[in-house]
Amino acid sequence: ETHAASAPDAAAPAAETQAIGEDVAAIRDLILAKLKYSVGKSVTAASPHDWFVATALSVRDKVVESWLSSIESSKRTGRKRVYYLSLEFLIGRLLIDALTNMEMIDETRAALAELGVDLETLREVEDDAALGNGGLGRLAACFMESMATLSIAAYGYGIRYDHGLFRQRIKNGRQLEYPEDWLSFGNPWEFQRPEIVCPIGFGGHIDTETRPDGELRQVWHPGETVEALAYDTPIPGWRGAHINTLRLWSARAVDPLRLDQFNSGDHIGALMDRVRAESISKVLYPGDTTPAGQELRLRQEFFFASASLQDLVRRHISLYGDVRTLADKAAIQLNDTHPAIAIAELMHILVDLHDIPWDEAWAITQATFSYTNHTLLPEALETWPVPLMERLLPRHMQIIYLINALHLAKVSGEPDATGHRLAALSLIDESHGRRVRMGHLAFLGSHKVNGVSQLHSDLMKTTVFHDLESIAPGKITNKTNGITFRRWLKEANPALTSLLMEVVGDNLLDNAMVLEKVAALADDSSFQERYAAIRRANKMTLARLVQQRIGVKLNPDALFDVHIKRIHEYKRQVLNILEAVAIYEEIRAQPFRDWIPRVKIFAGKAAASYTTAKLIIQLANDVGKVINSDPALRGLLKVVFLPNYNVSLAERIIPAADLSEQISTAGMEASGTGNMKFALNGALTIGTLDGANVEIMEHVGSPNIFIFGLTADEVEAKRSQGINGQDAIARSPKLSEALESIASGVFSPDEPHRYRGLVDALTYHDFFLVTADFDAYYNAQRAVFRRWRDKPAWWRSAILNTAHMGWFSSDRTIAEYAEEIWNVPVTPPGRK
Ligand code: H53
Repeated sequence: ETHAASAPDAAAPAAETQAIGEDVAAIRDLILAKLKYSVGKSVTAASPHDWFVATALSVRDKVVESWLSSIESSKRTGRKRVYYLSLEFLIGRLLIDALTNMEMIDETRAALAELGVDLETLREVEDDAALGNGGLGRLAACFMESMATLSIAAYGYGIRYDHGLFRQRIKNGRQLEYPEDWLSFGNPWEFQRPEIVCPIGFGGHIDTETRPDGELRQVWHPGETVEALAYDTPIPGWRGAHINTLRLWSARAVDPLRLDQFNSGDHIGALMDRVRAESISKVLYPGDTTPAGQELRLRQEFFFASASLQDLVRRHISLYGDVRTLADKAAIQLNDTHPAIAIAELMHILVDLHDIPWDEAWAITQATFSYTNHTLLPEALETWPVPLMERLLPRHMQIIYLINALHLAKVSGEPDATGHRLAALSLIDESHGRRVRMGHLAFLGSHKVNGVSQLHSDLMKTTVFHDLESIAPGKITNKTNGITFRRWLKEANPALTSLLMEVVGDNLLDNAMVLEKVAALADDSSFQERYAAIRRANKMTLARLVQQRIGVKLNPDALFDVHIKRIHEYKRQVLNILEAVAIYEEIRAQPFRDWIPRVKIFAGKAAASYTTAKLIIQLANDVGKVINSDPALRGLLKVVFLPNYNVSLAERIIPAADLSEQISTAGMEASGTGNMKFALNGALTIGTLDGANVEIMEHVGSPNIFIFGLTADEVEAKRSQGINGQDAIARSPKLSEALESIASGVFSPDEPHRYRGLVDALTYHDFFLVTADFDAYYNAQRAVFRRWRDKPAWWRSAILNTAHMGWFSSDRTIAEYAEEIWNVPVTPPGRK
């Protein structure tokens, strides 16, 4: 309480907040009115879901009021708009988010309580909007929130998938995928815009016409047309000062059915065109192991890129009359290469539909677009077979060829223009059949290209974009990712947020850098106690959830060691499992030592077609099953795998984590954003010098993070010497024992050879260098234990992590994009 007084903003008059907040009785009456007239239920008949909808609609009213004035004001002031094109928006739930940002949460909770309804129950009935796979989609959601918070006039554009990321169930330790169905109970947040429909063409042929001025014009006659239908969701920024729009497109057939066919008795055949058209927005990430799956993915990309461009060009022309000023009034950010076809589409719109000369159109395009790269993994950099492009988008393929010809003509005169160099610079990869390199297209069509952490941006220049960077020095820039503190601190960890606000003042969510003030309390024992008590309460809550979901009882005083993210070999869940197995063997051999009770928590989804990742999930479950039921361990070690990881589960796990696992092979994780959420909430990181871990270390200080393992340079050097793991295994008795027990079936007695292949791969072909890093990881885990034993030292480090994470707010990231890439002004939020 002594610190509260020292913080200037903490003494903000309560009356001021009261004035912003809605009066409880008015909120209660509004909820009741929504329940009756919009949901059509009486108080006695209402289910929790009905109450959820009524509450959502009541806060939505407030959101809509500010929304309309935000739209008006952007029009009036003629502000430049930002368009964020992303195939993924991993939003999660919106009720608590909207209530928080509209500053109505306490009043609404009280209003519901008067009605005998618990807001926490309503929170849980909302389905996650899971329109994304992982980090890239969640980043887009954080960015939408920060753009609104900074009063940037922005639109998110994406696809309104009927079915988001699959639901994961674990049966006998194995992942099973089930369709996700978030819209089955309706979606109270969205507004259908039946008047906003864009025709999207595919296939067909091209005619050449002579324009009145004698120039030639290419006219594309698509063979097939589907319609893109707009659905808008308002995205409130912090304190509700500005509200942006997330516009998601849904695919619809031009004709609902073939009536003649239907009447002639072919009821199913009459619907075929409709099914084909609507399949475009059916599911997030359709399996792309078949040619049909690949084609559908390309159709999705063009569908949403084209609809978004038609929409924003139409808006621009209706406001400013002339498409040639587009770049002054619009900045389009490409979130990865998924929307990169938009570059060819804008050229098509400018050149073919608006008769703009090619060079001028290209200048407008480059000035309008910018591109964010999120991975260096070659298999994740999109390329499309030329024959597929030619068939599906013949005019766009023609445009791409022309872009390429002009680009190569420019460089072919240079002295170092060898065949090798031209091949590397070309938009067409000819190494295995002709394919269009979408990363190259995005690079050429943009004025700025950014990576998502300093290390990643540096590596872009020396690896995938090495040649392109040499002809456009300075085009690559870094924008280290960030996270929104409204969701990942306040909504996920309200108790910690209150404690921090006592210290730094209640402008914490306006300006995250004020968190630095907390550092002064890192050694204050009474502050440490309060900080630790909040963690313990969060761990109790998580332990209850784990018990409910998988029936395993956790000790809240154990060290919660958490590894949650997509399952991928480069993220090295296997390294973590190996350490669990090694420690398991040790505890059994030396039960008398003073072991630290520890819980290893895993969660994450594997791509449905990624066999090895699915096997890793099974391994985690198999290892957990044996360890958790071994009486000799006396609960000293538990290994749990929580099914169906999603945004909402992350919001529960992260505030309860003591240790954050960020152990990717260095050079492979572009940034990571989970790492930031954990450190902000006070978990200590055990991690490699990869992605944003490097910058987290720089901010929190190396004594407060456990860094181990090969660096990106060392990984490269090591791989060039060979990736056989035998030497590393021979040198490490713990590792060889752990591998041996896994390979011999200790954890899979029903099928002893289940993991033989996995262990063989680590032994002879260890591309991700698990074996090379094992001892370093094992030792870092022991350093974690030593810190954990020294409680004041542990809490000091935890508090310093929280204190120094302000820089990782997505408000900072977005302010950098605004200034250095988009050239739009920002208005920081603040108490009114
Ligand atoms: O994007 C995150 C990064 C993370 C990276 C991730 C990502 C995807 O989620 C999907 C595709 C892709 O190429 C990259 O793996 O490191 O933090 C946001 O930038």
